[in-house]
Amino acid sequence: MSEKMTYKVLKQEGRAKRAVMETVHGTIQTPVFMNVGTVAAIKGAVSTEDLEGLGTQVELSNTYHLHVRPGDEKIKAMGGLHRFMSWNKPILTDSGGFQVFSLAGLRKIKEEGVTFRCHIDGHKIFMGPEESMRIQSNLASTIAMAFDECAPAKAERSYVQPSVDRTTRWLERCKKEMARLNSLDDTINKQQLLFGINQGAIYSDIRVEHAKRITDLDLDGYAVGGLAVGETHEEMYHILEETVPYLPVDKPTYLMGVGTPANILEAVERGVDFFDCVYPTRNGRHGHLYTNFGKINLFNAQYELDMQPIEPGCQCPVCRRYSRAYIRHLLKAKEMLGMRLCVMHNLYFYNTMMTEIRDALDKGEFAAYKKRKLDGMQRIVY
Ligand code: PRF
Ligand code: ZN
Repeated sequence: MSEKMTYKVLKQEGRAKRAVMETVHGTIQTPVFMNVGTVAAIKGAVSTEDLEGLGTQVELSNTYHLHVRPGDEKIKAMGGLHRFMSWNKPILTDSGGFQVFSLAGLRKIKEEGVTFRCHIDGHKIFMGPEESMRIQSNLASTIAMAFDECAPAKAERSYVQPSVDRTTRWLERCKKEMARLNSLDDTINKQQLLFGINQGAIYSDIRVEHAKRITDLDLDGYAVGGLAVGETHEEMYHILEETVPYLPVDKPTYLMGVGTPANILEAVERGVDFFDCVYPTRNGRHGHLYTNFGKINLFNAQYELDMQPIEPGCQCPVCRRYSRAYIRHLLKAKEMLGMRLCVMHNLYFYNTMMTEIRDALDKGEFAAYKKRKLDGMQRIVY
């Protein structure tokens, strides 16, 4: 284990793990939900000051987006992403791999990397493992992600196997480049961590083989990528059951881009302890709100005169003060404040669920908690 961080498993219940990670930017209690701020901003006009009040532990930003605008070199010149966005807790940056595949138009994948067109002005960009590491080093995030290819869930084996092999070779290059960057004098965060990413679509044997190969590279943590991209929930849970046992228990285990509260509970049970997802922010912007009795849509007419908070008993800054009727009015009037309040409640809901998960694991009561939470969220009482 490197000195750049420590990761200690405090408790296990079945495969579920409760851990604490110390980084140069502070402590992360896991299981944790990282709040997604793709362009160094949580969509919905939520500030870093707001995040502090919502229990956010880790902010997540994207290499590709920040490279395109404002530019990673500029962010470096301003002292790195932490200073730029005024967030002094851990930041994880995704490598650009996934965004290139999901956003960019025409693209060409070669051994060296990927050439694609910028989603803003269409100019040609090349990104490979070294470029991704250099950009993330300039951003100076706490955790950098490896540059990978996320194959579509329905991809044929004959496509997936060579893609995964290339992702492994890319990972070796990422590791080498990160070590070099961390040794340079003018690198802002010389303790930057690197997580590898497991791929293999829905083919368990490819997943397991890949998990073993990347575990041999002794990275700071491991992610399972390539899930929640069109396969069924059952297929996703099955892949986690088959794959996570081959990733080191004594390192962080991150399931990328997942998911609903139920997905998170199922994945925690299968050994995952880092998550991120756009659901709480995206749904919040559309007036879809998470509560312990299910998801509600504030646009529904039944809330027009409803003076209750979004969720009675919720301790979030929004529910302490505002009513469903008022927030519904703001949303209908397209006032920015409406979206902002909804996103804040949703992030608080996710972060609070993670706190409850940690507490349950501490007490050895995760299984009972999970059942209670899932049953509760089926209720939908209006
Ligand atoms: N790779 C990377 N980022 C990701 C994914 C992936 O496979 C996913 C898949 N759900 C989300 N974000 N680098
Ligand atoms: Zn609330």
